[in-house]
Amino acid sequence: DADDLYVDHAYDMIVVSNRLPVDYEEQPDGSTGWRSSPGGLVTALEPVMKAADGAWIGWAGVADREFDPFEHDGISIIPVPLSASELEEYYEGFSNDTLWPLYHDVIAPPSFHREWWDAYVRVNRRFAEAAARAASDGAVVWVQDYQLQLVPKMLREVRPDLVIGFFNHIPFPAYGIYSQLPWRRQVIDGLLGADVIGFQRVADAGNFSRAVRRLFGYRTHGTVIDVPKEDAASDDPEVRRVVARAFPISIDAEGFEQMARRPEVQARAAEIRESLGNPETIMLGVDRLDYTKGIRHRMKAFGELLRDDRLKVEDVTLVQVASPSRERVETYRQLRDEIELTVGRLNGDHATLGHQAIAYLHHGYPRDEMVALYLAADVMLVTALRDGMNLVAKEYVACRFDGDGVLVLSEFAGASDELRQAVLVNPHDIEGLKDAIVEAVRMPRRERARRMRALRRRVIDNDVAKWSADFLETLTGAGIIQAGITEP
Ligand code: GDG
Repeated sequence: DADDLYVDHAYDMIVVSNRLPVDYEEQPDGSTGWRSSPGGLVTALEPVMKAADGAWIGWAGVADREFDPFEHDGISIIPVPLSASELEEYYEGFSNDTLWPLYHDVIAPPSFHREWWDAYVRVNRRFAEAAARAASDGAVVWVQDYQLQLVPKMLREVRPDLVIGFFNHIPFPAYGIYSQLPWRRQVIDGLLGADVIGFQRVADAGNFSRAVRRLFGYRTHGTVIDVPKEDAASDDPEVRRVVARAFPISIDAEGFEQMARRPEVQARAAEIRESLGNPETIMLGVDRLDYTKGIRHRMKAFGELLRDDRLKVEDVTLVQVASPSRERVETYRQLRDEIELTVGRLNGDHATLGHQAIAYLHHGYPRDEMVALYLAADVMLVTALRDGMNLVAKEYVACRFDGDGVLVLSEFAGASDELRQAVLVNPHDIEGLKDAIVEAVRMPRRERARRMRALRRRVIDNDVAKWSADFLETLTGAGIIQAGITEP
């Protein structure tokens, strides 16, 4: 009975994200159930949540359905409903067609619609209310990502006792771009309701602090922003200290390595190589089909290398997994058409009966199949034009316990701040990208091993458990400081 499980003001630790870590599924035969969707965030937070009487608040993935709270794998799940029109306006609209392109440096033009903004405010309020109801006195609430930027302030207004954190998984753009947003003040005001605002890169945190200074004139020193207290008298110098700094997210490195070490996964990797005709070099791209990922730039570079005979189709195959994404947003439909046209042309121009140039897969795959692909790939191509972090780069490295494999990595992905021993590229520079691909294909064994050793050390020492521990430590430390118990 749901009433037995769910008690108001009962949870000491709450994660709020657009999507729950479980999906509601209806089978064609009418049966229904909940299935875990194990992302890195769940893996990282599961132990924390279980230890701390935790609850997860989010949307269950189906519109126009209300669900009672329930327990799943030791975590309390509190579903928030969304109507079909809210899904269109708050999620597909404002989140994915306004904020996403704006925060990724307007690679695609953002759409600004006042109705979308209204829905964004309404839905953010619903999430904030759900958190306010569930949180115990002085609880820690950790809000995730750009879909919920207004939640920190909405939550603080009704529950000033809470310790509130926010983590932005995508970039935060330079002020010249951010300032296009018609609701630029409201969004920053919403975020400043948090005690700690986390970003992927130091540069993102810097962009945010600059936007705060430009729009509000608040004082910032280092990673601390002095936010005047709203109830303070005008001559009262009292401020709330908000920390805005980088916490680069990571992966469950050990989990990936363990999967890569499984004999059946290695056998599958060998089978993949075999089925591609055992080419000398397999190159791999793994992305959600998104215009931020630089899939077209990658294909253009590869196509020119084949055209100019710097690579031969008999020797090199590119496997591109483009998992379906946001298919109801027009820009994404267009992108899919363009990419599939490019794949068709490239294979038409360069493939032989025995060797395709690009093996293009518009599917999602189970985790173990992805790991087998990572093991099968001699060269991993991550050529994002803009990317908060890019976990694929870290997953590739974590899987290569054999110490082999070359990572080609865009400097516009957050991961490039840490993974300095990758072959770093500017994907807009097609000539440079071509040279980098050739360098990766021809890299001597010793050089590959030297680089991979350094990359692996970085990812293993900085896994997602460390990421969440760092964030939560800073957050609970910040709560103590606000309460005046200690000084920083
Ligand atoms: C956002 C930010 C940031 C992909 N296809 C399949 C599949 N995947 C998995 C990958 C990886 C994840 O999805 C994608 O993560 P990324 O980090 O590469 O990119 P976004 O989805 O854009 O994520 C990004 C991230 O948030 C975390 O903060 O790094 O910058 O944009 O784990 O392996 N997994 C499976 N089948 C697939 O077909 N199983």
